[in-house]
Amino acid sequence: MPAIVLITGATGGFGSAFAKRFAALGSKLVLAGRDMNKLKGLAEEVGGTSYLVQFDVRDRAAVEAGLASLPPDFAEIDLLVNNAGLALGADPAFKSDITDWEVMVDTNDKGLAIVTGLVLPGMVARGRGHVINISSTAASYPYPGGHVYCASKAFVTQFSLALRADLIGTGVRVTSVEPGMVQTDFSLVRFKGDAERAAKVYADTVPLTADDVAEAVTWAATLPPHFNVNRVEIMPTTQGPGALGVHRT
Ligand code: NDP
Ligand code: 8X3
Repeated sequence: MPAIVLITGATGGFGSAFAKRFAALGSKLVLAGRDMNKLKGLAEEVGGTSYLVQFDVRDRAAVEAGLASLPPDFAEIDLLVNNAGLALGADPAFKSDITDWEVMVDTNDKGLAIVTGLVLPGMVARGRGHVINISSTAASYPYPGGHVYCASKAFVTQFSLALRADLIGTGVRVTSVEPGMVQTDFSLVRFKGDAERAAKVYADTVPLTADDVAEAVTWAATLPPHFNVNRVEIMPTTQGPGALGVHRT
């Protein structure tokens, strides 16, 4: 069981589920998010011992300040769960808002790399630690309207594997967790508050839950130190890869 767990995007669907699971296991939590009120509400709901840090993962100075503010009994992070992320839009690439592309790359890739880069040296110095990156099936299976989101998650998976290459012999583990369809606010965010469109994503099917993803994350995190899960890909039973697109005249 990791003693100290830092979760980014803790206020969202996955992040809150991870917080509950790790609190139940007895881990101390560093809950990171953009909204301090939501973080406080989560900490009360979760119980256990937590420290709250407010930062936007895209803002390197804010992440540095947040991590520097950790009291000594929360500073030695054993597990970093890089979870903060989002998709924006699902229109074809040639009709998309390039600002949405910037936000996705800045959050899912730049932000994830910043947090990792700041936490990793301490783990290496201590000779132990684990980074779990929340990627997606979108990293491996592109779909229409996925373009930059799919590519941003391919970065997460490949970054995770490349970190493994650098970390051999350090005692630090890295895992890429790659879920398919999971019902959270993800689609509401993607469709910019259009609740009807978001609900259609999950209609008449059985998606995974955030707690299902937490099952995969806690499994990888609680294995013995010699055991590294490189990648975990999970989907609902009701989902599978689609056919390649063909244009017919
Ligand atoms: P939610 O929208 O419920 O949660 C996303 C979380 O990320 C929120 O806490 C949000 O905070 C936070 N966040 C977004 N941008 C930033 C930022 N710039 N800085 C800090 N925090 C930020 O979605 P999920 O819980 O479903 O998504 C969590 C992760 O899982 C994402 O990386 C997503 O891409 C990935 N994923 C989701 C799947 C799904 O089907 N749901 C499947 C596969 C992967 P705030 O409330 O402040 O916006
Ligand atoms: C979220 C899953 O299929 O909407 O990463 O891209 S999907």
